[in-house]
Amino acid sequence: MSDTDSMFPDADAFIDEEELKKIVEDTKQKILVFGVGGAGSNTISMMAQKKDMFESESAEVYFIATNTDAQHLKTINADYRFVIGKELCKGRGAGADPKVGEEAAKESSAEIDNLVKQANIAIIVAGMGGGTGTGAGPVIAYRANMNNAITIGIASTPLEAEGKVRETNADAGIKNFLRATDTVILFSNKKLLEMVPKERIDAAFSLANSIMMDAIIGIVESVTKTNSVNTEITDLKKLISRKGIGAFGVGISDSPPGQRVKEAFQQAINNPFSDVKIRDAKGLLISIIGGPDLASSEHMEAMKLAKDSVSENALIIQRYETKLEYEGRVKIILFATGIKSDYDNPNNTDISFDN
Ligand SMILES: Nc1nc2c(ncn2[C@@H]2O[C@H](COP(=O)(O)OP(=O)(O)OP(=O)(O)O)[C@@H](O)[C@H]2O)c(=O)[nH]1
Ligand SMILES: [Mg+2]
Repeated sequence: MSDTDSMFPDADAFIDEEELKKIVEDTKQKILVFGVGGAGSNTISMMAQKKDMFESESAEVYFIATNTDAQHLKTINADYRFVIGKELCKGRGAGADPKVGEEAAKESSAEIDNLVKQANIAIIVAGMGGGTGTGAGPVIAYRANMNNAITIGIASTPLEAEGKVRETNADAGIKNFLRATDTVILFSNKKLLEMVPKERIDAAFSLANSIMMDAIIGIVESVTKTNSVNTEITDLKKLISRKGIGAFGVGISDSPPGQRVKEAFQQAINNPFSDVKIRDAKGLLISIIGGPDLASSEHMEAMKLAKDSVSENALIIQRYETKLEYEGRVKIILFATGIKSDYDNPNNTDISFDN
């Protein structure tokens, strides 16, 4: 009898390497990021190209692009792309009619269910105002939520110049989205354009997509990155169970220590890319990204600024990340949840999510 045998008499009861690996695989969180319609697919396409960023021991991230418009889908990078409502739309888009987008998603509900039932977290990105994103986005969110995924919607709102009809359709779409998700984060294209008035519209949209991408990365990494201070999935659950509207703001500063955290924070809190106020939030995730030179006193400073900006009862979660390329700079991303708004009157919606 060897020493090992005497120490571990019941060796068979132990897990072998293979089994252990499988258990670890099975406990991995699966995050599905859906891009729905033109704007949504464009946004996730950018992220899918940087998929390596999301490699993690604790989670797997998949990018899924869906559209009624097959031509547009061909231009998109994703792990999986599929045309919804093939019968109804024949791959030609939803013609800016949200009802058509909704019916298209319902036609493809079996395919959608096959995907969402694998998700622990589903993030659904869509531009509000057209047909596909506005109509199909909430239906996909609903199916994810029904399949027990934590469901977050990210919705852009249209420009004034796009007209009243798009605005009204977008409003209805956001309300439907709210009913189907735990949180809907708003991104106002109009507000972005006010910040960069000289940009051409396509350049502004592409900037919008990269900012929305930042927000999504912030949320995804709060789950996938195992850092010294790590917000886990339970924290994320707590945050988004605040329900209602979410918003985010990003601030960056390369001023000297002593100034930079304050500057980045002020930018982030004062410029949420939507018309709601982060100060009204019931939950706040603050991500502080800096180089190795960022002192712990600066982390504390950021945390104090966060505490002083929202109500006493708000849940605040912090995340730090050190990146070499952030030497001399600090970036703060605020993800705020549970903000009351005119959108969250559930009586104002008329959608029936089931077929
Ligand atoms: N942020 C962002 N917004 C966009 C982009 N393209 C369009 N939008 C906005 O999103 C709204 C919806 O547009 P699309 O996503 O192209 O529409 P769709 O969902 O494909 O709908 P249909 O084409 O009618 O089927 C528009 O009214 C614009 O306000 C984009 O690339 N980025
Ligand atoms: Mg389209």
